[in-house]
Amino acid sequence: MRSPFQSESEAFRFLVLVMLGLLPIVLAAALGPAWLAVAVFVFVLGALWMRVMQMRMHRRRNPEVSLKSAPPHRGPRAERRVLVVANDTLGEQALHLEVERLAALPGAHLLLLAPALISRGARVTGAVDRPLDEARERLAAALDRVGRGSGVAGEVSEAEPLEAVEDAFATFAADEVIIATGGERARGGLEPWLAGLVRERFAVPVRHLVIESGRSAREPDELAEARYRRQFDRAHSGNGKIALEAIAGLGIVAALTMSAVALVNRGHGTETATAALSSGEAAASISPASLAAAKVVDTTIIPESKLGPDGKKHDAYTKTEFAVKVGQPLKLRIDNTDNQPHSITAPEAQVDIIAMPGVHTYVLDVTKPGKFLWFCVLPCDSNSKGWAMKHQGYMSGYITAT
Ligand SMILES: [Cu+2]
Repeated sequence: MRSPFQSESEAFRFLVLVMLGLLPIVLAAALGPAWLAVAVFVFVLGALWMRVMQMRMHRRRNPEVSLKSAPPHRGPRAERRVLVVANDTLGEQALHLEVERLAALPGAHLLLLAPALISRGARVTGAVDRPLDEARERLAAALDRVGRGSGVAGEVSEAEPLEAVEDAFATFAADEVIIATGGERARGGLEPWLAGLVRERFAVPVRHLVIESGRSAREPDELAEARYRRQFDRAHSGNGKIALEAIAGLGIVAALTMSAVALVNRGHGTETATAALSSGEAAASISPASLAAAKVVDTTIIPESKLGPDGKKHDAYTKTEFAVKVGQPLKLRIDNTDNQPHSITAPEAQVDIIAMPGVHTYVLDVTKPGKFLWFCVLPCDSNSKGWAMKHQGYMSGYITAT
């Protein structure tokens, strides 16, 4: 792979970008939950990837080479090598006439280069077989027409047209390049601006032949070439580039925002956790340190599980007696196996824990000593008209604070 950087300063800018990208990842990893760090990481990676792609496109589309280069002519002086670049115009009579004319010149060597017409979408998905086959067929037909042994060779390239020309120079030192295209932005053919790009990039005489179906070839004047160049600029460096830049920028802003959120969440994290654990208002003032040290007491809610004096089974907590130290919060882990919430409510002790279905941990905190009756305030034990809600050992019991 070629380097995506055009200059050292660009590489440096990219490095700064990478560092700026790493910052939110590190922040998120250090301060937030693991998933946030992963999310930020993916975001930053995406943003960097977009930036690399953007630079690669920039390089391809605006080859800002200050020095034009071309392969040196080696071999006899009289030899004349011509690179003819064509694809959709390969079947045109006008192109054959020109190729035959050139091939007949003394010392002439021709290379017909057919860059496959692969759309950007096809390049991404890898669906390049059809355009490649198409180019091969056209090239074979064209070579058949000029006849083998006439000093004309052919080559199909999978690369983008401009790169295909550069690649061809590696093995074929051309003295002249002929670019044959359709007249206007081709319907899937070689773009008419290709000639201008090759001219800008390589120090080789470039002739642009515009061949419209069934007509003779013409060479566009400077005005027309300038128009093609503007079409190229409009098609490439305009909106697409701005959109990419905006997306890359947005990615980084999003990553920074997420890490800021992580930072803020971290600040409030423990408080939030406490509030979530406790359904009692008093619990909000519990210090995180004392909560962390608190022991855990388990109880399980099982509907229709405990035999009552009436011979029926009633909803019940497996443990209904709780002993706490005044001012020392107790963690209560309640496994509510029912599909509805139940509660541990002791109005006198200011306790009101709503136990949601599933296993959750709540905070039981009592601020004054005493033996407090608690009961479930959420209608249950419906088979017995709520009997369990008023009977200790079922959906009721005592909290003893000392
Ligand atoms: Cu209940």
